[in-house]
Amino acid sequence: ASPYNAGEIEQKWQQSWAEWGLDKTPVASDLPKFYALSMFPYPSGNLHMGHVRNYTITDVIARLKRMQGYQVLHPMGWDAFGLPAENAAIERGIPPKQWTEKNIAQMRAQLQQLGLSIDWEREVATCAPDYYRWTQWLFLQFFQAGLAYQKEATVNWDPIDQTVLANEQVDGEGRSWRSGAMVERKLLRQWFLKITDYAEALLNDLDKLDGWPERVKLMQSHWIGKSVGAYLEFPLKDSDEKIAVFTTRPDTVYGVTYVVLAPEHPLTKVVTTAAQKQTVADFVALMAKESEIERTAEDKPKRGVRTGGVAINPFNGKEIPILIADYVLYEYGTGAVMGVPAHDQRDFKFAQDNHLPIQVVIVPDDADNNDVELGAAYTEAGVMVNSAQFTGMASPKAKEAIIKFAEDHDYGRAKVQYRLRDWLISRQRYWGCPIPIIHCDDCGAVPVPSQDLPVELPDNVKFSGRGPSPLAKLTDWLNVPCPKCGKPARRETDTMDTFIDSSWYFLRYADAQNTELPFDGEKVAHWLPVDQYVGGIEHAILHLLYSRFFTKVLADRQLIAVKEPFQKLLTQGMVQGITYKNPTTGKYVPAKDLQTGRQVIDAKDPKDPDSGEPLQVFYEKMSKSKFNGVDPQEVLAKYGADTARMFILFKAPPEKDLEWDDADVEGQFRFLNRVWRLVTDYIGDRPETLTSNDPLTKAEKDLRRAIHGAIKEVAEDLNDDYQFNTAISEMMKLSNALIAATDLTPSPVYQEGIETLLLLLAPFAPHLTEELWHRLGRTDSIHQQSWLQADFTALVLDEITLVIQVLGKTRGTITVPAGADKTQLEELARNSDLAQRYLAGKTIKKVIVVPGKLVNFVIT
Ligand code: ANZ
Ligand code: ZN
Repeated sequence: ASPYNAGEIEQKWQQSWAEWGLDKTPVASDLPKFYALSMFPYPSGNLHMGHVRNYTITDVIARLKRMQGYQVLHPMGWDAFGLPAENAAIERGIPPKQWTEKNIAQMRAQLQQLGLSIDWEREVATCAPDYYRWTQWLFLQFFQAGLAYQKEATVNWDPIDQTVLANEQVDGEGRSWRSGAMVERKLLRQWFLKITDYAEALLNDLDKLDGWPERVKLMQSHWIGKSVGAYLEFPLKDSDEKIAVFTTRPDTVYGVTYVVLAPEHPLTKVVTTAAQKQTVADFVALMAKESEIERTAEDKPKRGVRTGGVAINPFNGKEIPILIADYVLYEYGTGAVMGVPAHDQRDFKFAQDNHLPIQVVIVPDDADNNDVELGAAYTEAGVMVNSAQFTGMASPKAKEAIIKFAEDHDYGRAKVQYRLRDWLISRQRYWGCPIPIIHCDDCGAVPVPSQDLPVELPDNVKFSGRGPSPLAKLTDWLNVPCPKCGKPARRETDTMDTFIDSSWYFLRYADAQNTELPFDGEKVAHWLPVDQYVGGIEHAILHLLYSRFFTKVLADRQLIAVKEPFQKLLTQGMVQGITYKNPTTGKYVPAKDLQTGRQVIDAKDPKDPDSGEPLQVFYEKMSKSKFNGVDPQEVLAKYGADTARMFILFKAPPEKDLEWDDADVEGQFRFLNRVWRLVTDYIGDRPETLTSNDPLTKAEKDLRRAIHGAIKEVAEDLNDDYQFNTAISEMMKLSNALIAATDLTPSPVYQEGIETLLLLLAPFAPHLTEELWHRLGRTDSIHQQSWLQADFTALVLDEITLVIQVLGKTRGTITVPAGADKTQLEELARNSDLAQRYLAGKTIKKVIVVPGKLVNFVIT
């Protein structure tokens, strides 16, 4: 028989499948639907192993579901806007569109080589005008609903290149990637989406997502960060204005000894006295240079200065100083905090450093002295002290009572606060979806009329990386008449965050060719929610939250009916490569010479090729900078797609990290070769007509039991949590059973075994199984066969092994019918050769029968 030639058969079948339209999404079918979705890739140019793992997992699920009788939607597309394309334009002069399209073509070819059963007719690219037209249309839906608005926000500003930078363009020390200048923070008017309006719904509906990993739901709930407390207002001593604070601990209000404003807070200017003006200005300038992370780092001392201003605690009339400090964030709550050093650890440290008084107002229930010397803040609940009429109350009760009191006296009100902030979607970049707004001096922000969509990205653009966004420099694109009044007006030059593009692509797949609307509501109603979403844990928060937000807004606008987009979520583990590090220099060392590709590190005795030092060896996520990547292209060329798929599925359960190991890749290659030989040998050996024994012989029954045992086990492994690795183990067991039973090849049971093995393996190794299926004489595709049901009667043993004991000592075993009762077992045991031998000349006093197990003869 011919040897297994993966390259040849894979190409052949990929072509046939495309010709047959095998992977097209069925329309007008009565079958239940299944929507299998992978997170679409950014077209960087090359597929990496993380992609291969992600798409293989989804593909096996899609193939399995088709065989199980579902109509399946399994699409693919490209998250194609973004910074790298623009960087390529700046650095190498390639237009972003050209760079992106070339990469897409390259990666699409790679995906096709993997044998993914994708409906390519539904392919989307977010940078295509027929896609982003609808992104703009949807943006205008948000705008009309009052969910898109403009306000000032800080951006990263490169003072040398005079340009806004994305976070990715700022290094760890806060320098610009291009100019090396220290990046500053600058206020710009920018677009936001009001995701905060949906905070409560996004939080509550997490409960409905029982097909999501707990970890992901927890991350989302922390991100939304709901806090229940109050807004309280502290009047200024010398003016009519008030400082509003948000606090989760209104019960500590009698312990307030100062108030702190965020440095950016507008009242900072109002409260600062002449004497403190310079100090405050210097501090504000310093803060403007620091990121939020630097400002609020836990380990750093809290810094702050006095403004000289004084506020009044309305509860007790006490005068308290007003400060500004690094740890108060302008964007959270009201941007102001009441300082309670006795009961908040951050405040405690801050008060110590700044010589502010500490006033205890809550003590532990068992405290015998109210004037405790605190070594740290007391943050627990307890009994109220020094708190006027609230003294003596339990603090949780006092919390409610104080809020009530505040509301009655107009000092404040109950307030639920979310950590989640509105979504800043403006990017001062070219390669993104233009925001479809025209600014008119008279009419304000006017939406581009829908018949004028898309606002297309102009082609004739120069990229220098300096100055304002390339769009802001194109006057003929920029200047347009106002759609409302006709006066000269200007286009918005900001483009949208690419997370917007990916917040609705799963809806577009349901109706990817629609030229009238982003999608037809009925088609979305048919396919959504996604039944199984598969992707990286790095998207646990933003992408998944934004997609949920979009879905809810579109549902409220009655454009779609679903409220949650993704029914089940599988976050696949990382693919890790073997990594070598020099312990003295801390540098990663490539195992192969980067130029010649020659192996320079001996895996058995890893030493630094330069210094000869022994290296540290461990597994880490594959990345270019660690020289530990394995190129999918090389693996495909060497072993073929089926082996690559099998290895990835076999090596680890899908949600766990996977350590790349060449020997295990070999192992899967050998397994597929074994299957190849098993089936091709069988085809060569089997007689023209198979002979069936009636009833089946014991050997035939044993083989059938192995066959149906495998079907049952694989079904259990693939039921819901997709334990592909153990499913493959079952297939290996079955192939071993078939290899051991080759004398049964004339029997139809053997044929059943061969077919079963191929059918079970089909979603995993689609090409090899298709080839062998056809060699077996079948003319239809193996991928259009029905998934197998186990015949449970085949699993029942009809003979069992019975242990024969004499005086409790095991003398041997005999084979008996599985259904024999106690009397029959005793009879069979007595008559066995074994018993005859040991019992000759002895008197049997008693026989103990344990059905299914043993017979024990008690003799004298
Ligand atoms: C007084 C107080 C006393 C507080 C006490 C806590 C304990 P979460 O739970 O995260 O919502 N806070 C409010 N706004 C802030 C801002 N913009 N920047 C920094 N901190 C801010 O935290 C709410 C608590 O964080 C609020 O309750 C406030 O401090 C502080 F014994 O008010 B608390
Ligand atoms: Zn106008």
